[in-house]
Amino acid sequence: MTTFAAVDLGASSGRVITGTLSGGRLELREAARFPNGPVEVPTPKGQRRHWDVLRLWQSVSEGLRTASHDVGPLEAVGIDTWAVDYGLLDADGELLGNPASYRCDRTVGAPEAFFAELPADELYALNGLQVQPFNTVFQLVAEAPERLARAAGLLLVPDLLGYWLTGRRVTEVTNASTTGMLDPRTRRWRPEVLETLAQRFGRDVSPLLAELVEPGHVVGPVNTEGLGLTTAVGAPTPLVAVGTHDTASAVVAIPAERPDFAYISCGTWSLVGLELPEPVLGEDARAANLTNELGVDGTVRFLKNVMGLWVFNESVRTWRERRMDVDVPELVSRAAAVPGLRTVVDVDDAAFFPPGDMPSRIAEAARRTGQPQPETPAEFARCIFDSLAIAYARAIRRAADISGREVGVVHIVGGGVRNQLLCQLTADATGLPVVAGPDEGTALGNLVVQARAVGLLAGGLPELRAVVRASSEPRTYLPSGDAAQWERAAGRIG
Ligand code: LRH
Repeated sequence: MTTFAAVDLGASSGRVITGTLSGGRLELREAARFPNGPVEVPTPKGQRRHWDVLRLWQSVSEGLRTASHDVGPLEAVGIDTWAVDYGLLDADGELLGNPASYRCDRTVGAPEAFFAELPADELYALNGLQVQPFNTVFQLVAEAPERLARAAGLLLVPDLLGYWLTGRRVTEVTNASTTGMLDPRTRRWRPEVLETLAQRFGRDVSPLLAELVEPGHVVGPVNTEGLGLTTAVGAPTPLVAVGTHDTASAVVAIPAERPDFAYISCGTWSLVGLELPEPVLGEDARAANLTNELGVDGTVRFLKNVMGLWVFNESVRTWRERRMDVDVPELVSRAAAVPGLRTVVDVDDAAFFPPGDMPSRIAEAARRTGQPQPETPAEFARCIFDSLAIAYARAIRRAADISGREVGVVHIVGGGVRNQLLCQLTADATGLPVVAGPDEGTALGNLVVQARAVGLLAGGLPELRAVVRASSEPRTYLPSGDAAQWERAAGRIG
């Protein structure tokens, strides 16, 4: 029996999960769970949102200590987090302030400022990335010039934590592909993008960037003082650069048995798309705001960011702030009893991006589109789930049409798997069978890549996925209901 530890950090919580490999399956155990979330601070330029990365670091190291205490030797550690955000380091390797959160509105207007120098269509032909104001390249445009002038290094969040664990700096490519500075064909930095930044800042940014590595690269031994992690033979436990972008790790854990699958990595965001051998960089992909992020083993994740359960989670937060007693599983079952497709909204509307009172924003969208306004939490929840299912069906259809692929099954992984209503609605809206599970997809994808990197698993993605299948019990949902009704409802969104 051999055990690995996955550090999986999301926008609202972080976990350290151990996976014990025996008989071709992984047994998962949660060693630590801790809260995460952007911290708001006022500044003369407005409200700013930062990550408390030092607290995260402390929770990660304590979690790893607990993990090794609970399960014994660890053969490897891997870290994945949300994408795009970074820390800047000074010449002594010290962190220059808390990383900004991708939900900080400092990037308002940043894409437009960048496009004045490198137009959006030219940029897409270089980086294949959907335009999101929070892409790292636009965050750099919004960065304070004095801070950037002092910077000697830039590390994305998982690489920053990895640097603190090992003293080694790398940039893992799946996450680097969300920066907007990488070419998805060559999996290398794209000079034209870096030059555009350099012209803006009056300095070359490439010396800030650490060596690019593919998932599976062994970064080095974990040598944090006092942590004392060791393998079964007493060697220091290595850190493996897994698919450090959480979505890349989640896609590794799609338990697909046939090649014609689409996936939804369903959590705070819903990442909806296809796994392809090559990027798709044409004008129709750009117009559909589809993105080409990099996957494990040379793959491309051709997908769309759908706003996801964020809209629902923020609604729950709003109701609780109003002292309403909300139990999520009960709310989901009450939503299942509400008549469907009464009101649907465009969940990807920018109005739903910032934190805040989602029910009011939904009511406003309903008013604008001449639909009944939901009133009870169950009606709002049903509206959100119907609307998400419509967004998923659209994204899958567009990604399939534009890449010329057939889709025969939709896999859902991540926390959304536990929402049986959403899984069924996704089957109904897409007209395709939905295979839901594992809910711990990201941790499993992280663990199997570590296990292979240290020689305890072998093969390509199909072999890694066979381990995932053996380690989980996905559930299938078959499409039901009237497909034409979904078409009509989607038409109401425009
Ligand atoms: C999901 C995710 C997504 C990114 C977003 C910033 O956690 O990594 O893939 O686009 O966070």
